[in-house]
Order: sequence, then structure tokens, then C-alpha cells
Amino acid sequence: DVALAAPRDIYGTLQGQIRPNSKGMDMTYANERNPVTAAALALRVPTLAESRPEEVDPLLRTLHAAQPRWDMVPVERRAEIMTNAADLLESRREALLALLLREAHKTLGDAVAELREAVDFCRYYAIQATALMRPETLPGPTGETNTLRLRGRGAFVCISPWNFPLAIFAGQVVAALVTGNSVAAKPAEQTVAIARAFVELLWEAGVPRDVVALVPGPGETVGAALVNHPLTTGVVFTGSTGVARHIYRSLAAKEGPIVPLIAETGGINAMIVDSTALVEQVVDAVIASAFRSAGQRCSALRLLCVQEEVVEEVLAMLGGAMQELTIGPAVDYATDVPPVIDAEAQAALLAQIARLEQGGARLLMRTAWPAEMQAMALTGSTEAGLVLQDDQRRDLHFVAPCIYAIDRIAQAREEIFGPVLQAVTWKADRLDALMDDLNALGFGLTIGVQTRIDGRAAHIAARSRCGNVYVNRNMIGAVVGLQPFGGEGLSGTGPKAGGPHYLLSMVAEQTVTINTTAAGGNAALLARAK
Ligand code: UN1
Repeated sequence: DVALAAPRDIYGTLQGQIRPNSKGMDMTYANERNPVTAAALALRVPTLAESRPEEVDPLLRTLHAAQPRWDMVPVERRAEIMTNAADLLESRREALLALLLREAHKTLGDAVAELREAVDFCRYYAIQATALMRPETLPGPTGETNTLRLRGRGAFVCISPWNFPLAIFAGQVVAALVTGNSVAAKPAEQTVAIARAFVELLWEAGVPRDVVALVPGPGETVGAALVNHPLTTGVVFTGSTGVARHIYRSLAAKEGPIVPLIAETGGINAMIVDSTALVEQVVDAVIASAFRSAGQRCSALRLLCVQEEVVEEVLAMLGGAMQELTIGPAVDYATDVPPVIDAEAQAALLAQIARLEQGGARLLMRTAWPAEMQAMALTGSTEAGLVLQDDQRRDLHFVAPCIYAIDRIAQAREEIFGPVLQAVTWKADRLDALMDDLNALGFGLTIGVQTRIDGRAAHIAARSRCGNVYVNRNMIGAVVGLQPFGGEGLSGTGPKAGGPHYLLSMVAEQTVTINTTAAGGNAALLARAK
């Protein structure tokens, strides 16, 4: 049972005031009667100690020593343990969701989707591993048997981001574990509590304590020590393209086995809207893809490409929809657009917005701050960025959803990891040139297509290098098992998470060939022994 929080306003000082939101709901009531937001209001996120770099060596020795035993556990049993973990995730739903709201600033809707995704990863990889790791007898010449079996590769290092602190963290760790590897899991520094909750849950589900460890700490020290350790045999990373490159260099230079990197990185993701598109659907997809989660997804829409005949209509409706968005703390039931993760993220976004403006980009629209946020804003807040203190005296850093017009696609050179959308128009006879320009950016993660012309989506998909193509819908929230997720080029190395080939990158293949003829087999040995 979740105790209901004492009545108070989530902004801290506006106690007792009833605040109807833009949807006309009484949010004071919604916050305190909703079991998840009530639990989040009552929750204080614990501050957890970081690992020290000197702890990494003994830890990797332990993981290295424990891995062969774990690898010999039948895959069916490892899969059962991951299924137990999925059940535990579901049974602790409210507490985990509350933690996602408070620690990661997830809205309730995003938190629910993320928990679902974590559960799906556990169940999906359990099923995949059981099918994949069954030993296979290969047809061969008479006199020999050939058996191919897959086994774990050793000790894996999993480095995960703050934007999916439960789903991506769990996906990486469960994939490596279920295939017979031991794991050192380094969560993002901003979201250690949720990562710890999952590792404890894995122990409870049946993963031996010496097979998975949580190793929180800065990437530059703790992350580097993990990656550089000679006993590290695999690295899984989700985060920025720059850090992925850095890890690659470190792996190439380090002692010990040659270690491939499984990396999922950024994107400058476009949506192509042609003049036949259904405008209401476009607007719905743009709002969800560019501004939900405050744009802090690598899948998010960054570059809206609208055919010039419909640009006015699309922008007019989009402007209206943007004013309907409710910006606010994640623990507020009504919030559509939560704060960005921290002060550093806000500063980086505001600097990128300034660079856009200096580069000639024109502001088309920006969501206005709600009056009560403006009233409580700390000094230094502007129309673009605002800071306020929440009910626990923690600073919340907001960036207002905005759209900038640019003239050429090549102007969009960096990923802007927030609610900042760039828009460009294109002429009917320039679709292929547009595709060339998009491909030239070098990323290849997600792309959206909005059209009612038969064959156009297939044409765009064929010309695009993106790993995920979404037609006439939004471009975020890939479903495990249905929409394997990941990209090419600057967007990652593959294979795709939540897809049928992902686990293959985590296993070693071993072929055992046995001579079964009398001359080379046991019969000859036995005959000599007599
Ligand atoms: C990320 O944001 O780092 O489809 C990747 C989606 C998510 C994106 C995860 N799977 O929106």
C-alpha cells in the first residue's frame, strides 16, 4: 500500500492552492489520489556512494572467476531467472515508477512505458536465448559429428544512459547475463538509485551475487577503468557518438583480448512530410516525437522537413498544439514536458539554441511557461530556459519546446538532445536531393515519413540509411520484439536492441568436431588398452 502524501503543491510554496491545468483537471486531486504520483511526492531519492577506480580490478577478477560457472548453468535456468526478474519488476511497479518520476524526471506516461519496456526486455531475451543457445548438430561427413554451441564470452561492461535508466540499463544487463556472461554495470551518474533497484532485483530473482555488480561513478575514472581492464571481454554502450569513439580507441589500445564494442549512439532524425500527408496526424506525431520526454531520446525528431505547399498549414496547427503542452515537474500528473535531466544539460541546450540563432536559424514558435512556473522562476530564467525549486528544494531545469526554421539541412550539424526542433521546407522535385542531404549528415537512427502516396514510403526507406523507419506515425517508443531498435554510421554499430540478432553479439561460438570412426575414436583407445 502506498501512503498518500500530505496535501501540498508540488511547486513547494503554492500550498493548498487548487491549480486547474490546461485540460481543466484539478491537479491537486490527481497528484494525491494517483498512487504513483502520490508515492513519488513522498519519496526522497537516496544518494548512493560511487565506486572508486581502485575497486575495479578486484571486481573484474571476481566477475571473471565467476563467469564459467554461470555459463554452465543451463540456458533454460538463466532464462527462468530473467523471467523472475520481469515478474519482480511488475510486482514492484508503483515504487519503481515513483523512482523514475523523482530520479529521472520521467512523466507518468513515460515511466509506465519504460517499466513496460524493461519487463519486455527480460522476457524477450529469455525466450531468444533459450532458442538461440540450444546446441545445434550440423550435417557433416560420415565418421564425424559436428556440434555448434554458443556460450558466454566472459566479463561484460555495460554502460548505460540516464534517459532510459531502467529500460536500457536492464536491456543491456539482461542480454549479457542470459547468454552466460558476467556483468559490471555502470549506470549514468544521474540515475544510480533506479539502477541499484534493478541489480538488487536481479540478485533476488536468482542471479548469483558474484555474477552481476553495480559500478556507479564518472565515466572518465570508473568507466575508463572498467573499459581498460584486461579481463573485460565485451562492452555495451548507449550514449553519445563522441564517447563511443573514445571507448573504441581505449579498447583498441588496451591489453588482453580484442574486444568489440556494441554501441547505440545519437541521431539527427528527420521526418519527411509531403503535400498529401494528413496534417492532424503530422502534428500529433511531431508533438510526440520532438517534445515528449523533453526530446531526450536518441530516437526523437530533430529535423522536420515539410513540402512547401503544406508548410503554412502544418506550422499553424503545430503552433496551436505547442501552446497546449503543459510544462512542469515530472511528479505532476498533468505534465507533458518535464524538466531536462540536470543543470549541465540545460546549459548545453541553451548554448546550442544560441548557436542556432547565430547561424541564422529563425524562431518559429516556443511554448510559453505556465503562469505559476513563471511566478516561481529563479533569477536568470528566460523564455528559453527556466529554473525553479521543487517541494524538496531540488532545482528543476526546464527548456521550453521550440521550433527553429533553417534554410538547409546541412545547417543541422549536431544532435540537440532536448525539446528543440529544426524545420526546413523542400520542393516537390527535390525529394531525392533531400534524402542525399539527410544521409550526408552521417547519422542513421530513425526517420519518419508522412505521406498518402503509394510507394513513397518504400522509396524513402530504400534511400535512407536509418535503422528505424516510421511511416504515418510517431518515431519514438520502439517496442521490444516488434521494432528492433538501433542505427548505422554515426548512430551506432548494431545489432539492434530488442531484435532477434542482438544476443548473437554477446556470445562466443564453439564448434566441437568428434571423430567417431574406430580408427580415431574411443574404440581404438579401448582396443589398445586391453
Ligand atoms: C535512447 O534514447 O537512448 O524508441 C534510445 C525509442 C527508444 C529510444 C532509446 N527505444 O524511443
